[in-house]
Amino acid sequence: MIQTELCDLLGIEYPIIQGGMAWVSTAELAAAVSEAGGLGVIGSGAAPPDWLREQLHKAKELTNKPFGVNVMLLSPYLAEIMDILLEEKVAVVTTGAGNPGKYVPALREAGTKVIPVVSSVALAKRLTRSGVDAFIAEGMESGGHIGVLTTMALVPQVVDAVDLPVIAAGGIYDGRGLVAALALGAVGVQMGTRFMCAEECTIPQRVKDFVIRAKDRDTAVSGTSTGHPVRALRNRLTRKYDEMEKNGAPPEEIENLGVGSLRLAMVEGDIENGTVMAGQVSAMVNKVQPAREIILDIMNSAECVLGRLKNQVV
Ligand code: TUI
Repeated sequence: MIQTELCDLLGIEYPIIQGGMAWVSTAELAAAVSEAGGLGVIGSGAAPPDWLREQLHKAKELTNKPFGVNVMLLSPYLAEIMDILLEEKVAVVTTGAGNPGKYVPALREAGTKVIPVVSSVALAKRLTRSGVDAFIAEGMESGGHIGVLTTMALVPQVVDAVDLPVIAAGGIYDGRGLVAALALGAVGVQMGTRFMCAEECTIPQRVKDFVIRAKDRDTAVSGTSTGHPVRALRNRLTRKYDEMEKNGAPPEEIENLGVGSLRLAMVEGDIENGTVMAGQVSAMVNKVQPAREIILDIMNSAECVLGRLKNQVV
């Protein structure tokens, strides 16, 4: 049985957080993960406030267990999203794509645990005094908006730099990844890509099949010149990005290419012209499974890995 500080902090059974992916992590997925003993997280992305309110109500109908909401700090609706989270008293808020410092006191006041996603030591250090509860250190193996450090390099550096629990994210798929994260000093993992292929995930089957077909080198990082690099599965759109960046197109023009493209992929199922944000572990995802099966597989395989490691100590 693997139980860590993260389980006590969040009141969950297993040290696994499901990534709050925009247009992917709906109430159905989050509730299924929480029901299975992990922490389910609704991804609010750039969705309008009414959508979030409806999702929160749906999740509360589906589970009595704690769940979280990811706030994408570049959302055009950020102020309204924060108001809803304070009103609805969400158990956990994770944040991405920015510095959540000024929102931390009000969230904590509402009894919400705040766990920013960081891709650098500098941001983690800056946030230590703002009262956050833990950090998610996310390496560039992840899908979506990424930093430049790998999980292997970033996690131990954040662990050494802060006095709070650190959760590892990026490039984690199974028990090997969980045990590796614990070895780096993390108290648990956040996983996104594998949960895209959870049965309860509402994205079109065509997108799940695209993730399942992906091989080791099938993700690409686009938009580096805009300051918002994004990892996604290679397709017609990422090739267009490559071409524009090679030709030195202005950053605004490149940025415009991405507007609405995540929704196009994850809701409309357009896997050629949309942005299919997914991480490097896409290559390891080979089937659709219920969220509970994913979580139990991770925990069982982690126990096997630990047993194997113990046998190697003489
Ligand atoms: O946020 C994510 N992943 C995301 S957000 C997203 S929606 C989006 N799409 C296009 C462009 C931008 C966003 C899709 N995937 N992961 C967490 C994460 N946060 N990764 C990196 C960061 C990050 C980056 C810079 C956090 C803070 C930061 O700088 C803040 C500062 O002030 O230093």
